Amino acid sequence: MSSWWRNAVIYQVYVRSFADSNGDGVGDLEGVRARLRYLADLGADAIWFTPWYPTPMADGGYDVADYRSIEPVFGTIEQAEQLIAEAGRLGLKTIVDVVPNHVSEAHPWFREALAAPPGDPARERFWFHPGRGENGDEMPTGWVSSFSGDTWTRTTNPDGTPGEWYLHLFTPQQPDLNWTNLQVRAEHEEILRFWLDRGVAGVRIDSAAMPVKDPALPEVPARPEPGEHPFIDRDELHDIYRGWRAVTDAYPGERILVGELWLEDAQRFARYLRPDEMHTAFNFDFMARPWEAKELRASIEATLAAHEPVNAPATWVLSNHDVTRPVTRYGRADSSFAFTAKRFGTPSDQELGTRRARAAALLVAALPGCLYIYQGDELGLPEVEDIPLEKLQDPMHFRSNGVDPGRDGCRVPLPWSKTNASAGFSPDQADQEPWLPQPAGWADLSVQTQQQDQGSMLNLYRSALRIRRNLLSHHVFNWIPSTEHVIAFTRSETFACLVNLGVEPVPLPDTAQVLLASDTLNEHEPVLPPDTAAWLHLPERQS
Ligand code: TEU
Repeated sequence: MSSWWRNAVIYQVYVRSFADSNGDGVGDLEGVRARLRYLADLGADAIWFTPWYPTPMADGGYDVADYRSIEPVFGTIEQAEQLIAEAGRLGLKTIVDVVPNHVSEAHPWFREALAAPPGDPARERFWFHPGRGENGDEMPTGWVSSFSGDTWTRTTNPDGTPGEWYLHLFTPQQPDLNWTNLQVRAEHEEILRFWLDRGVAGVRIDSAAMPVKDPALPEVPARPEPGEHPFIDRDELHDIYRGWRAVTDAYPGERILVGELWLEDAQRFARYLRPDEMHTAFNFDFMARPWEAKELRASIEATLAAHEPVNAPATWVLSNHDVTRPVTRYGRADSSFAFTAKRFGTPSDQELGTRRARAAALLVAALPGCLYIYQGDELGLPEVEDIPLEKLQDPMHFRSNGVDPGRDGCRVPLPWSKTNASAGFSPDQADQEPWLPQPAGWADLSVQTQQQDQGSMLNLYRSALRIRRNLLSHHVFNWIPSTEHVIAFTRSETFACLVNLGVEPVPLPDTAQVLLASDTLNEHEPVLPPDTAAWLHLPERQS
C-alpha cells in the first residue's frame, strides 16, 4: 500500500499573504476557503498552513500566544474547522504548524513566569538564569541567535531592580521553552491531540532540531561533535518526537510529522526519520545549492542515499517563507542560496531566473518523494526587493541592524486577478491596502492572467502535477549516464527527465516523445536548449 504522504504534493499557505476576504489587507481563513478549488485544481494533495494561532506577530506568527485558537485577524476556530472539513471534501489534507521551541511573550505561561519570583515553578517552563559577572549583568551564555543578536534578555524584578535573564534563540518576544519540564512535554502532546481531533492530517514541527538545550549551558564549541552542540540536534529530542509519534499513531488515516530540521549532516538528519519518530523532514540541501548540474546531482544523490536505508521518502523544497524566491535566486550569478543577507547588492536577471525556476520545477516534480510548493512559486513570483523601509516587518531585518533585508520579499500578498488595486488579493471595496505593498505589474503575474496563458508558469505546474500523479506514484529512480551539464534520470521503463544546466543545447533521443517541457521546443530539431527541462516518454524496450 502506498501511504499518501510518501508521494504527496504539499502546498504551503502563508495565511497572512494568501487571500484577504474581509478587506483589512491581511490574508485570512475565509480567503483560503474561497480558493480551495484553485489548490485542488493545481494538483495539491495537502495544504500546510503556517501558524494561524493568536499572535502579537513579532515573527510572522511564529510567536504563538495560544496554540488552541485562531488569530482573530485570520478568523475563528469554527472557520478553521470548516476549512479543514471543506478542504477534505476536495481531497486536500491539512497540515498545521506547531512551534515547540518557544512561545510568544504574550503566552500565559510566560506572563506567569515573569510575574513570579526567581525559583518559582512557573519559571521552570523557560530558561531563566542569573547573569554572569559580579552584578549578574553579563548574559549567562554567549550563544548567538539565528536572527542575529543576543539570545538572552534581562528581566526586571517587581521592585525595579535588574533580575534574571531568559533565553530566546530567536527574538526576545519568543522565549524558549524548557523541554526538561514535564508540563511542557505534556502540553504539547495535548496540543497535537487538539488539532488531530479536528481532522488535521499532519503537523509541521518548527525549528525541530532546537527545543532541547544542554542544561549546563556550556558555550558552543568551535567545531562541535555530533550531539555535542548545546542547542542543536541533541539526543534527547528523539525521545520527545517518539512521544509525538505515539500520539499521531493513535489516530486513523496516517497522520504525519514533518520536521523542519536544518541539519547539514545527512546521517544525523536521517536519525529522525524512523517508524517510531518523524515520517519526513524538509530537505533543504537542494535549495541551498547553486544552479549547477554537478551540485544538484550531488544533492539528489546524497538525499536519496540518506533516505533509502531508513525507508523514508525524500522531500523536495525549492523555497518557503524564509528564503529568497527561486526566480530571483536562480537569476543571480551566484545562485547558491538563499538566505536573504547574501543577496544584498547582487543583481538578478529575472528572465534567466524564470527559465531556470521553470526547469527546476520540472526537476523536483519528477524526483521520488514529497514535493513542497511555497505559495506563489507556481506563479513564478520574484522576490520583492524594493519594499520601502517603513513597510518592512521582519524581525530578521531589524535585528541585523538592516544588514539583512529580511524575509518580507518572499511574503508579499499573492496576485489573483487584474480587477482591482490589490491584484485581487483583497476584495474590491477593501478598507486597507495589502499589509506589504505589491510591486508595479504584480497583476500581470496573477492567477487570472496565467490561467489564460498556455505557456504560463501556472499551467506548467498544473500539467506537471497532473502527469506526476498519473505516472510517478512509485519510487523507481535510475540515473541516465549524461554529459557534465545535464541531469538525466528515469522513473520507469518509459519515463525520463532531462535537465540542461549548461550553455549549449543538448540533443534529445530522437525516439523519445516530449510529454512536457519547461520551454517551447523546436519540433523539427530535437534538442534541449540551455536552462530547460523536459519530461520524455521513452519507447518500450524491444525484448
Ligand atoms: O525557521 C527556523 C530557522 O532556523 C530560521 O532561523 C531560518 O534559519 C531562517 O528563517 C532562514 O532565513 C522557522 C520558521 O520557518 C521561521 O519563519 C521562524 O521565524 C523561525 O522558525 C522561528 O520560529
